[in-house]
Amino acid sequence: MAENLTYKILRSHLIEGILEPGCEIGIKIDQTITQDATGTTALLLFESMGLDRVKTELSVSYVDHNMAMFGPENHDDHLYLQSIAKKMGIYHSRPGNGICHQVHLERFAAPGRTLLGSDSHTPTAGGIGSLAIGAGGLDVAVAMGGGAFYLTAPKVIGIQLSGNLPQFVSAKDVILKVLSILSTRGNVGYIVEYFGPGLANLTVPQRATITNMGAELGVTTSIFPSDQQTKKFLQNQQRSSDFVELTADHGCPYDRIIEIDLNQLTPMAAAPSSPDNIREIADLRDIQVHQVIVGSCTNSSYRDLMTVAALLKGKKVHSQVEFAIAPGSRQVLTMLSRNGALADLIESGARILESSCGPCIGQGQSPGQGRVSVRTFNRNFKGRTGTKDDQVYLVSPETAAAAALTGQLTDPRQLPNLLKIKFPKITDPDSLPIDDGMIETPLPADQAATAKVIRSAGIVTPPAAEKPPANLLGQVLLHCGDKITTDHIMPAGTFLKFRSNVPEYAKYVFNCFNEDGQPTFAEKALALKKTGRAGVIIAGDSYGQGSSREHAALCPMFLGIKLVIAKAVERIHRANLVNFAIIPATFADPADYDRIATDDRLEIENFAQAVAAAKTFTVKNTTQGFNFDCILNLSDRERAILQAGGKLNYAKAQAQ
Ligand code: MIC
Ligand code: SF4
Repeated sequence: MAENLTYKILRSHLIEGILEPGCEIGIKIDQTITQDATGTTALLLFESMGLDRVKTELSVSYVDHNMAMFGPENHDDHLYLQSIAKKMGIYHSRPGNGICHQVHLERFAAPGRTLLGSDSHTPTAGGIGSLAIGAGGLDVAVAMGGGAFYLTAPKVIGIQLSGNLPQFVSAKDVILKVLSILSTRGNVGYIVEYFGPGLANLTVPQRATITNMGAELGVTTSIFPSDQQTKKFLQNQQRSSDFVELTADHGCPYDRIIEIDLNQLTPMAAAPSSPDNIREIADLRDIQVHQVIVGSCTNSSYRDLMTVAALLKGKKVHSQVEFAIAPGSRQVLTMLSRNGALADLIESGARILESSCGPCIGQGQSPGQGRVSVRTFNRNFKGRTGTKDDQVYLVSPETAAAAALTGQLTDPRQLPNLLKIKFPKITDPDSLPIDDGMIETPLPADQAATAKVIRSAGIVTPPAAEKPPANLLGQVLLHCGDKITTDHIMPAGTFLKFRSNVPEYAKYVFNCFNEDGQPTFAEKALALKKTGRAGVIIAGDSYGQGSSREHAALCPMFLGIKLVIAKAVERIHRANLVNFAIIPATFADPADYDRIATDDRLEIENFAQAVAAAKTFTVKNTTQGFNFDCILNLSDRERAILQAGGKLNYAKAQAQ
């Protein structure tokens, strides 16, 4: 039977389960990536499981997020990661080498391989034909130890591309178009697969922009076939031996097909403050811009930066705009510096940031209150920049350059008329400066045993979770709305440096809801915990959207949260909740969401029994005097994890 690409790769990696949409399956993971902001926890958990060497084909630890180094924490983390990587058999990409997804695409990702990463933008490698999935650090740790990764066998959306991108319209506009069709909600359990004649002229980095921001759809991943473009990219990276041709069978089934004619696309933006608030740039013109940043794992390839450099060459950035660039990798930065494009950017007035996540994760460059910031990134959740009332528009490099030059949102197709700028056609050079000197090779197994791990006192082993109580006596600590992202639950930015210290980081859980002069969420939660009552979160649709950070489950767990009742919970966060023994339940009748208030006391009889076997349970709201029903949509494996008191306890019990 004709098979799509997704199912071909899943079938060749299937370890457990029936490969039919909706069934839980376990797959073998070939490669893993971690980054420093999730990696310390992942590796601490790896150690807690008693594991001492990775069993994957390849595991790489990147340092790219926590780079600002205010205080000793970041450097301490870097040293821990470097030393433990050497010992455990993990390659280590040192700070300065670039953003994990860009570097992995360049140097390691390969068609047909499975990749699991403790970062939600791991699907970037789908651009080269990897089946690349984001997950919590604990799931990645298990995969590093050779364990299967469990997921729901997906439904597959086929996106058929035809035509060619017009001038000044680029890959970012393709994914913005897809987001305008599919939105960020309701896509859990799907994988997006691209096919069609429009692929022929899309290079691997352009495809990677599309699969990268595909994470914002809430799908499991996105993937492109491996074809002549893939071959060329791998040849240029001197990795021809990694090439295999891999396409969907002719006439294979898709659960839904979306057709996009690239010729018809126009420059677009995700307007504040959601990646699916898609608007045509032409409809936003004249909005004043005060900041423009080109970078992040979405749009920081050679082609992206060269396009911006070419558009800005010989011109100055508008006087009211602060403009910065962050090249995705050392390879990209080296190329720009050797060919003179970096000088063009500097001359135009660009501020040059290092090759790292930087402003994308709120590590500096916070815009002024209410000021418009135009970024080539993938997320514009409110407050992610570090400014409460930020106004972030997500755009292509072409549109970013147009805004930098004109000081307002401008359709880049106007540049020839407005500023006599010609469309620059950028192609990748055939010879790249390949240099893996900033990627450290691990020690061979026979030398690893005696290698020392450098662990400072600030690096604290995460606490273990507990089994669900027989009966749950709880209280609502927060009643929050739709689209609560993991950035809302567990902010990054300046708090990112506490990632290796759960008791310290937990102080900032739901920080965006804290008000001056009032007890914080964390203080309220810890006070409740002392009384023996469990904390409960009531949430709307798409709870836990966004990143893979397991701290958004781990820290609430530390504060005594045992139950989340939402209208819907997003995939990665749901898995993280289960891993840390917080029960993810949904309302049987979503209307009950409105009947509950913060501080309501809730009681659930036979809670542990329900977690073990029931599909529903009844909650008594003893404050308001009514009952409501919740749904427990859990696999047998997830129930076993929850009963064991989280995945760490479960894995330890299994090992015994
Ligand atoms: C993000 O883009 O939000 C992050 C920071 O890369 C996260 C990972 C993290 O929180 O460390 C992600 O996307 O998973
Ligand atoms: Fe880093 Fe931003 Fe990419 Fe996350 S989305 S990996 S913070 S560049």
